Amino acid sequence: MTRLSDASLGLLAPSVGRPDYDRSAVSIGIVHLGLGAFHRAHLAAYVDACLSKTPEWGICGVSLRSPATRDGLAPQDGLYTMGVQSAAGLEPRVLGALKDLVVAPDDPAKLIACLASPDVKIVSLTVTEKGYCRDPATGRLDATHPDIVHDVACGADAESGYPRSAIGWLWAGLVARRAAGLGPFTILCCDNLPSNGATVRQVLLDYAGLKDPDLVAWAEEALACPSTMVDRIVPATQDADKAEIAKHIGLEDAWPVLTEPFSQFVVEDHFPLARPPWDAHGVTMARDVEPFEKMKLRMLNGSHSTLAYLGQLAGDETVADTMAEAPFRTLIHDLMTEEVMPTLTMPDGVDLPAYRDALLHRFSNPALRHRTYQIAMDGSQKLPQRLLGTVRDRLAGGHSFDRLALGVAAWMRFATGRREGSGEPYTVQDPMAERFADLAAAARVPVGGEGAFDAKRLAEGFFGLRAVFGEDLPRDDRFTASVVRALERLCQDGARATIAYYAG
Ligand code: CS2
Repeated sequence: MTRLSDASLGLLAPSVGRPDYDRSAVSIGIVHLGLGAFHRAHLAAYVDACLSKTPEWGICGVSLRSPATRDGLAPQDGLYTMGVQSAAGLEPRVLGALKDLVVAPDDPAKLIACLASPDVKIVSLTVTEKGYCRDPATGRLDATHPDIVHDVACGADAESGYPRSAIGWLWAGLVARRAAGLGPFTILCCDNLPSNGATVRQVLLDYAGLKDPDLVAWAEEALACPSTMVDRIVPATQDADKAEIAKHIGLEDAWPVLTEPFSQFVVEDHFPLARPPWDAHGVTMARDVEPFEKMKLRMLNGSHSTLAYLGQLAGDETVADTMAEAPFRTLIHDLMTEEVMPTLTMPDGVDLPAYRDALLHRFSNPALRHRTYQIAMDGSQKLPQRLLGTVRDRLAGGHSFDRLALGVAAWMRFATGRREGSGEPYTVQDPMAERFADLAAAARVPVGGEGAFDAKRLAEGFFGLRAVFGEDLPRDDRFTASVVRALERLCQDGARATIAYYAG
């Protein structure tokens, strides 16, 4: 089968959407760090839509570590298929916004040159929560992170070495531009962090303080880091998806993405150099993004994590599998309605019950195989903004939060790395996974097999993770008691019975 590329675009099945612009006229205005599936179905799609009128906004896509995406996309000239999946079937569209591809460790000098190009006005990022090397509880730079220690010690050249972290690269690019007399690019964080613009700005300023203290005042003045709310469910692509896409488009595509019909992008309109005309293409440009971010992190991502941990414990492979079970649906509906929605203050025109119902519908999309295991990754980096901020607001108001506490307890039980019943081990993917394994070992009980834990001891061990829970929550008896109650039930009765109890 012929491979997708510029040369083979004319062979695409007639119904397949494709670039409506001359790709040879596209130049690079955006450098994007983190070329995962989410970026390719979200920001890259919004950029693609602008290129016929404003071809100066093409993207140079950068992988900070793995060459896999470049190796998949380079033979395709950066083209790939975005397949939109709904109950009605699969709708494929070929996107052409990725004009160049760089793997940072393979071509560091090219990356510096790209970041320092006068044509580049925006550097966007999807490097996941842990990619910011921050302390999740405080949002400040983790100066002890091995990549940060490395980056602070190296320069950004062949002799002294190049950065490893996204933060190190951003700073190297900013400094190179300053030396060339260019203004800083705008930094567009597209990750699910609280106040994501302010967060990346603070982390960069902390880094500058370690690396180039003389430049901190300049950076404080010069950095533009608009906040964003990004939303689209984009599961990791599976091999079977590639075969399905090939059937639809009539060409081989080694690196497609599959996603849902829904997509939302709310962006704080603060771009000192320039930005694409996104507002003409479905992006909401706003003065204040924070209420939208908070709504999305607490409603969507908070529910997602709760479903992922409970789903993993109950043996449900996908989010849609969990939603096919009435007790899961009731639990998540009530978690949002009773415990999350009262903590949100939204601008006029935002209908929270309708937002909740749309989420329940999206989670139930049977065509989208979004694995609970994928969402369960990196819980230590996700829990604070997804569940714990809501818990703090509920505590401050003296209100109940038992379903949120069940989500936290399910994370702890999942993080033991041992299945319910059989005690069979599985891999927990998290920067703190080694700590979790120690805590689980310390809370194992002698009878009942490898999967039997003393719930109180397990919870107490996890409460000691200050980077997750901060100083305040472990000291609040209302919080600890509610989590311990939920964890006791999970450990004694198993996930399914516990969900039925909480949904009852
Ligand atoms: C998910 C998100 O993997 C996860 O943690 O909760 O990637 C989620 O699908 C997106 O934020 C949806 O916009």
